[in-house]
Amino acid sequence: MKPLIGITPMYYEPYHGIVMTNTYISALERNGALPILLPITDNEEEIRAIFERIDGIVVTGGEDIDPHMYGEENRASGTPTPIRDAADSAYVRIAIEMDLPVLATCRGTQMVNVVCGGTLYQDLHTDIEGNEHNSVVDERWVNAQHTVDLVEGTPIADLFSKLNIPVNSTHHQAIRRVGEGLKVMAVSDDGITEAVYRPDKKFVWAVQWHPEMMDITKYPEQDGIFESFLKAAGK
Ligand SMILES: [Mn+2]
Repeated sequence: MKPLIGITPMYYEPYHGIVMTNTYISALERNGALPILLPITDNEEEIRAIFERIDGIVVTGGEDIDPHMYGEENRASGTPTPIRDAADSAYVRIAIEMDLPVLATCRGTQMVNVVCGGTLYQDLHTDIEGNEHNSVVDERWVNAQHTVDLVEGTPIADLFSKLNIPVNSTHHQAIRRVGEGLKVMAVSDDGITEAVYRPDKKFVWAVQWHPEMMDITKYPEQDGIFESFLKAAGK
C-alpha cells in the first residue's frame, strides 16, 4: 500500500488561504506516496487523530519563524505568521512524540530545531560577519548553489555513499544552536549546519535545502531522500 503523507501547508494571510508549491506533491508522488494537505491547526486532539491515519509528514519551507519561539527578540527576521508557527510546531512536536516519520525542508528544518530547543541565525549575513551564503541568486531553486559535507556515519552519508554533494539554497536563516536529541548530518562549505536528524526516532530528517525543487534530471540522487523517508513511512 502507498504511504499516505501529510504536507504542512503554507499560509496566505490576506484571504486566510492555504498554499502549496506543487513540487512537494510531485516529489512525493514520483517516489510512490499518496500526498495530502494538512489543515492549519494546533488542536492537539485533531492532530493526534490525523496522525493515527497517516504514515508520515513533510514539513515545508516558507516564512521566518517568530524568534520569540526560541527566546529572542526579532532582530533580523521577517514578519511572523503566528497561525502557521503554532500549527507547524504542534505538528512537529506531536510527530516526534508519536514517532511518526518526519521529513523537513528549509523553514521546516528550522522548526524541527526550534521544537527540539535549538536556536536560529536570524540572518546569516548580519549574524555572521562576512558570511556570503546565497549571495548569488541565479536559478537558486532548481540548481545547486553550494556544496555540503556529509558527516560520516550518519544516514544521509550512507544514502549518498559520498561525503560531498551539491544542494540548492534559498534561505537567509539557519540552525544556530542545535536542538536537543538532534545530530548534525551535513555542513555547508561555509560552516552552516544544513541537515540534522534524530537518531532516537524511526525517521526524523531535516534538510536546509529543497530536494523537492532541484532539477531531478541533473541531481537524480536527491530523490533518495524521499525514498528513505517513504521506506520509513511504509507499512
Ligand atoms: Mn544553504
